[in-house]
Amino acid sequence: MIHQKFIFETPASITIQQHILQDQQRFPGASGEFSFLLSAITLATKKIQAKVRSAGLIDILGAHGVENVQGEIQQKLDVYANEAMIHCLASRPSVGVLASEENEQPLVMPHLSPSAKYAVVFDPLDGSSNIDVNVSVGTTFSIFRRPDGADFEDPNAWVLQPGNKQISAGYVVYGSSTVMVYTVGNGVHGFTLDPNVGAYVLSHENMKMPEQGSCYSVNEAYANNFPPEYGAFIQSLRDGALGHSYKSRYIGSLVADFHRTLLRGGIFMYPPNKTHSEGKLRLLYEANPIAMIAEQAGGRATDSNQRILDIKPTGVHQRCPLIVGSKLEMEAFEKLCQ
Ligand code: AHM
Ligand code: MG
Repeated sequence: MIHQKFIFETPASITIQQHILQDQQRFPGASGEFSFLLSAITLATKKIQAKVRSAGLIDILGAHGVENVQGEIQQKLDVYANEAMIHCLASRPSVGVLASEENEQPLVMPHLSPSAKYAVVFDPLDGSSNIDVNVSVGTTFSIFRRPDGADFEDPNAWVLQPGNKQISAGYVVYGSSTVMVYTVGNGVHGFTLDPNVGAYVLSHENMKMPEQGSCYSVNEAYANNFPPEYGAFIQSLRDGALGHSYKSRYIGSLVADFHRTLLRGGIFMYPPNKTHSEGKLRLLYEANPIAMIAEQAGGRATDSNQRILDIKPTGVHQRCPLIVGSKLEMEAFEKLCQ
């Protein structure tokens, strides 16, 4: 029998689903439930990006509760994003509890499936106040295994776990393209949505944060209220203490600011300030997933006292300072804080 050899002129596309399934082969006996769960997130974020992309066209901007031309109640984009995440994840029996920036309390999934073994926490649309001016926004997520003995009576117990217990984390940035970056604790991979076929395709395999960058990223308008070590550190970056003088880049949209930091290196900081004595960003669904991705890519993340991933959460919406970035800048910052 003659075996035909196929010679392709175009490289094969690896979709996110294929990548997850291949990765799961590391675990003999894996049921596929986890891949099915992640596919709920990819589906939801495709729905969200479609709305974000047409935000100006379909009259979706504006306050929740405003009537649109058809007389329907207009949905604010972050309400839509939250519902997309909840609808998609609730159809996965492996998911028992969800916690979202948009919901005060964690949500118990109505299926009450005894086999549910995961909790997912997310910010469905971070930085949504930037949409009106066409700035990148993002979705962040983090997945925990159900702790031993946790039941549906106490959904907080499912999600109030330190970040070092995350089994997966990621984000989607709705920028000049839609990119999903995720980790299952085995490196960081990035997938770009191919809008022609509607699939996330592997574009950034095994991402590594450069050991040093050339930018710092912080809202300097609050500089007068930062604790003194932040001001001193930023000044030292400007003065060339790490070998060159740094530039400043701040979008004001966490996922976009972090995505740049991941690709180019440098440091992102959201310190405590007068309005937010604990910092503004939320530990569970903003700082934790970003910290896990950063560490998996060779960077670090701290609240200035301890590793973000070691903070024991006490509330679903608790805030923390977030300082995250390349090894060199982070070591210099941590040294200054000691
Ligand atoms: P949000 O969750 O209300 O959208 O706010 C979070 C956003 C982050 O994306 C960003 O890092 C931060 O707020 C910017 O805050 P500030 O305008 O104070 O610099
Ligand atoms: Mg947010």
